[in-house]
Amino acid sequence: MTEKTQSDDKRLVVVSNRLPIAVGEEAGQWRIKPGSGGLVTALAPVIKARQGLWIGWPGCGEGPPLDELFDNFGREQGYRLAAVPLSEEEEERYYRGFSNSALWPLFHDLLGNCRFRGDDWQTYLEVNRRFADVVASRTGEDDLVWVQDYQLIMVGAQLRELGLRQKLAFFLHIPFPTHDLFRRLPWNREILTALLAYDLVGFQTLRDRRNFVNSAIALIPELQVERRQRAQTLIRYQGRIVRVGHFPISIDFAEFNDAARSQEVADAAWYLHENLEGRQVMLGVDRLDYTKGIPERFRAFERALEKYPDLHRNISLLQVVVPSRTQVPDYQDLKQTLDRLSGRINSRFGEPGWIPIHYVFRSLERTQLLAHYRTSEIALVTPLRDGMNLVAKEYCAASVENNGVLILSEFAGAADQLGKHALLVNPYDVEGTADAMHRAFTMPGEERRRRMGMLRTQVRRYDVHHWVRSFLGALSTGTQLP
Ligand code: GDG
Repeated sequence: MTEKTQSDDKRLVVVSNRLPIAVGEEAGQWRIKPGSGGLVTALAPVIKARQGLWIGWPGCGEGPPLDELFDNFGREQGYRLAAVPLSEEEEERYYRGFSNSALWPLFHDLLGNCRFRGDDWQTYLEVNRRFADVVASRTGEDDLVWVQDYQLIMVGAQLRELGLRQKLAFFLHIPFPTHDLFRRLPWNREILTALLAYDLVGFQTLRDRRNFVNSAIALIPELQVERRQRAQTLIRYQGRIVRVGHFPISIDFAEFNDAARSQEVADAAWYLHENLEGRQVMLGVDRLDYTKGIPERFRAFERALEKYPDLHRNISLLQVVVPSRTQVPDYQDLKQTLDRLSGRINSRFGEPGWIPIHYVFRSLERTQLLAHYRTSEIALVTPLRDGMNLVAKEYCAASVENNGVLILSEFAGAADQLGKHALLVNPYDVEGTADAMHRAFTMPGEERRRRMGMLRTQVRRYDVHHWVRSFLGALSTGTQLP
């Protein structure tokens, strides 16, 4: 944004399922720490500059003295927090139920994993309404409210019902499915009309944006598409204009690049590779999730080992799986599948002194994560579907030796930006993915450097600060009819 626009002056209120904090007890004292995810890094400077407010679920029960902790946080961090508490039952139905067992699989094209339950939907509505009540009580006419992600789609419409007229924006971090899939959702119209209550709706990719517009046209005959522009589609609905755009999220390139060059990371990277005795490391880092394509990746690696004997003893797949949603049955099944597959492949191909798959089921400290990125010759980012996938971008930013090869799924949002210089694969194609692994393994140094150089330029240029600026810039263009 080069010009100062009306929205630049407004206080920014961010609403997300989780607050960007960790509340914990240390030596008998409650403490609050700022979170470290990409969204906090991107939004913290903007929200600070506008003395803003972040509203969300604190992720803890009723034990901690939140008012006092939030006051301290506000003084130290320069922006305020407001909590929306959730009961156990709400967590079950709104979060694990409707959000993660209906919307999550459906929006990732995995209809077979969907469970559509009326009582989960009701709780989703109630919890969204509670978020809306907190937003309404804590904001005024001049604030700009930015709601994040699929857990809170209804908040905008509920705020309109409460009479709020201020600017409301929404960003969907996960994909938006095709109309044919989306219409299977029993509450499809409710979700669409709720999205149309915002002034600006942002998606990760042009494909997601088109899928949404096509669903809206098909399912809501009353709406009109006013204008289709490269940057935005303008929809007229109930006398208002809704802007729909795509804004690929990214990372703080400079922060990753600088941290990856630190001595601490260099030492950890050296140590890691030393233990792997000079062989190439192919790295996967994923949350435990059936959308990430981890079993498919293991099978492709197994096929590569069958097909290409030169890989034996010369490469190891290092797969980090971060435990997640472990109370949901589908996730428990996935964990068992991974244990079984990695055991089978290691016992089939392993030899004294060489383990084909190092499979780690825990999260890594940040230094370790950066060391893994920096030292791995190949990164495998092969989700079956993904909104963006920040691991792909983090790997490029931390690949400071400039010689890593990125193998990337064509179904990750990141493929739109990185696809030209990564090795693109269809994760369902075991043979093709196995061939890409071998191609990465044998890629000459010069080609590696050329490709990684282009990837790093792309991630550097379109970093997360660019994402925030372009999203808020689109909102500033106003809501008048063209
Ligand atoms: C959504 C969308 C979209 C992973 N393992 C460790 C660790 N991580 C960090 C990575 C990265 C983050 O977790 C994962 O980012 P993703 O982009 O894969 O996905 P989500 O945040 O789960 O979800 C996704 C994103 O929103 C943003 O819009 O890209 O498509 O699903 O930052 O670094 N961090 C540490 N240790 C680990 O072991 N410290």
